[in-house]
Amino acid sequence: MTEKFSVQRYLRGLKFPFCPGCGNYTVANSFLRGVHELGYGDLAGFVFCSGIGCAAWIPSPYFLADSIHTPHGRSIPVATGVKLFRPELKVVVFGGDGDLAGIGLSHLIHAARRNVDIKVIMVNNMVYGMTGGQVAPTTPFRTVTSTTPYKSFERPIDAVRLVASAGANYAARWTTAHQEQLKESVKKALETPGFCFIETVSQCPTAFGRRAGFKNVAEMLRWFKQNSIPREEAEKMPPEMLEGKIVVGEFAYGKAPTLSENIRQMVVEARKAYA
Ligand SMILES: Cc1ncc(C[n+]2csc(CCOP(=O)(O)OP(=O)(O)O)c2C)c(N)n1
Ligand code: SF4
Ligand SMILES: [Mg+2]
Repeated sequence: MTEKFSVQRYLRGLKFPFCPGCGNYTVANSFLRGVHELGYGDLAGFVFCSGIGCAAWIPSPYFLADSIHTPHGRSIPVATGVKLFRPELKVVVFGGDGDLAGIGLSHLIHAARRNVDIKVIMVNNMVYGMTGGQVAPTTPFRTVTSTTPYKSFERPIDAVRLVASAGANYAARWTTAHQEQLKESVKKALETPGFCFIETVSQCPTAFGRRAGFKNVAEMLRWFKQNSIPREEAEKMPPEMLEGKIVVGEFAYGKAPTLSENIRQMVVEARKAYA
């Protein structure tokens, strides 16, 4: 789209509920920039689904679009239903790491395995932000959170690799310090048929940062930048050197048939076989 980007064009004009400096602003902005650069001009052809949590408030009711809030963790099954019944719509899920990689993890894996034609944007702030910064499956090893005052003792899940190995057509990870790459990934996900997943490691200064020992948002963003390693480089490094690092880049890019295409094909074959 040649017209200059204005975020207001895609918003209802309501005030987002996020804390100052929250990474959710960056994720919303990068997503809408990507939409704009693809030439959409509005969100009329989109439906947004989200569960519960801070990140789940990114689209609804702030985006000027149709959107659905589901119970915590259940946005992907609802999005799957929307897509199967209205295949002409772009169906996009926004959610937190707790929503999508905690309580909703099995839905994430199975949607990737089925290659459902939905786009999932997971904001990984490394805790359950909205409920007070409890440890999450994504919390880095040995981090102080509100429920691990002596540091966390479990290893975090690698959601993007899990989704890539389950069969997603597109999977990428960036941080909020990689706004340009994030926007480009949004464009790629919107243009790639099938299940597309983008994880964004994001700052939550209120519920994560201050307990984990960060003085301010700038320090968190610096940490993201300094700790990020491109996937291609990471693949040549021994696992012990990757401890505590954020591996960024694209992890899957395929063209496998989508769930809807497989269903249609099966119907054609069944009609022929049983006619
Ligand atoms: C079934 C159910 N269990 C627990 C909750 C409480 N709850 C609300 S949001 C949330 C976690 C939010 O964490 P995340 O999904 O990472 O989003 P964030 O707030 O960090 O963006 C939890 C546990 C709930 N609403 N419903
Ligand atoms: S608690 Fe954290 S994730 Fe939630 S709005 Fe505040 S800074 Fe953002
Ligand atoms: Mg979270």
